[in-house]
Amino acid sequence: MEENIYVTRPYLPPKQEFDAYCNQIWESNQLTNHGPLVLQLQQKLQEYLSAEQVNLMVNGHQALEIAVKGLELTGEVITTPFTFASTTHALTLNGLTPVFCDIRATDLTMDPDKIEDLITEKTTAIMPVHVYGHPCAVEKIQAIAEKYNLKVIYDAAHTFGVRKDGRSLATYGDVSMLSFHATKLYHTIEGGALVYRDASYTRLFDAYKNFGIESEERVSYVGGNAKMNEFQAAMGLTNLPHMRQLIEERKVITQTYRRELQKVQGITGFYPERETGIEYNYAYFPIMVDPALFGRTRDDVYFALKKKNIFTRRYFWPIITDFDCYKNQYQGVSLPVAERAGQQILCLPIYNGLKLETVEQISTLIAQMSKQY
Ligand code: T4K
Repeated sequence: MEENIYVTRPYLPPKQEFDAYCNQIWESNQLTNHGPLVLQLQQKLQEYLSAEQVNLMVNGHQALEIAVKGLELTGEVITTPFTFASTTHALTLNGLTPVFCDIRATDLTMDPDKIEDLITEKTTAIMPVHVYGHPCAVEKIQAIAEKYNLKVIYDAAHTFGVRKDGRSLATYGDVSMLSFHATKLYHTIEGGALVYRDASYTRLFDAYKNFGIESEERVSYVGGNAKMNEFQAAMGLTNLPHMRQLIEERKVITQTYRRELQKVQGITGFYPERETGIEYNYAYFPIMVDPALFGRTRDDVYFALKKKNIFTRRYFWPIITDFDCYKNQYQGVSLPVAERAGQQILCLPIYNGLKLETVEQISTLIAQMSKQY
């Protein structure tokens, strides 16, 4: 390729639309600390997600940490090894012990049939991830949580715009975390949110994102700073009306990859066949490279594409239990499905503005590497 093709590129809205919000910042002179644009975005997202509570934060990771603190979890939390570092670090940084549950091969989310065996008297919560926006087994997970009196916090970083039976996926569990990082389908440059029903959580979430301060005279908790600022909110307000169009464009890119790659033996899992009732956001385009059928490994594909200036990503490899900072603690833990996914997964470029011609070229390069070619 003449120009570099990355796994993603942030969406930048028409600049004059962003400028109009910036003009409001110049007028208010309020740059951060719960300003009017943050409050406006909070309201708009509540409507967009049909969510009772949306609490905006500086980024998704801080939001996740605040969810863990605000729910006052202790002991062990059952989570997935097939995710971004943030999910596990949010637990470890708060003194909790992550307990890893294997994933299911169909969609790479936590295997609900393996959760109960991992529950001990120290377990206080389950933290699954809707990887690539694929919905976890939300009903089964809820039933287990109720049976054992556990909280459920979803890492819903990838799910903005995904609906299950018309309901926003971010409204499941006790709390869900959304990431609005620049690389996400919907972004506020950096940013994130907690979505929940129980309004009584707001007091602690608000305190933890603002140094534990409850009023001018009272500092009640040991908290940090995780407030979203007005420029982030301005970007979020500008981007929100474009969502429907952005998702439509990505759907066409996804359909093009699928059409081109479905004939290639050994390239699987590029959108799991799912139950009906799911509206996807097409945030990622993950494929699995089965070396036995394809004739080459995932890394062969990754490096061959890199040579052509196509920068795919191995989200998520290494899996968490193979990280240098965790591996000593998790030797002997058996996670065969996650291990295999980590070896075979490759996320192909998908972003608004990616030309369909480029999608076809990438697919052809992959097909040409196959042993059937
Ligand atoms: N939980 C899950 C499951 C997550 O996936 C994430 C974040 C989190 C929690 C935490 O949420 P945040 O605290 O981030 O809100 C990226 C993102 O930084 C990260 O947000 C995301 N997950 C993760 C899956 O991907 P990297 O290290 O791969 O990013 P980077 O800088 O290599 O960017 C990827 C490509 O995007 C680059 O090759 C080029 C392009 N790019 C990126 C940026 C930032 C641009 O063209 N322009 C840009 O400004 O982590």
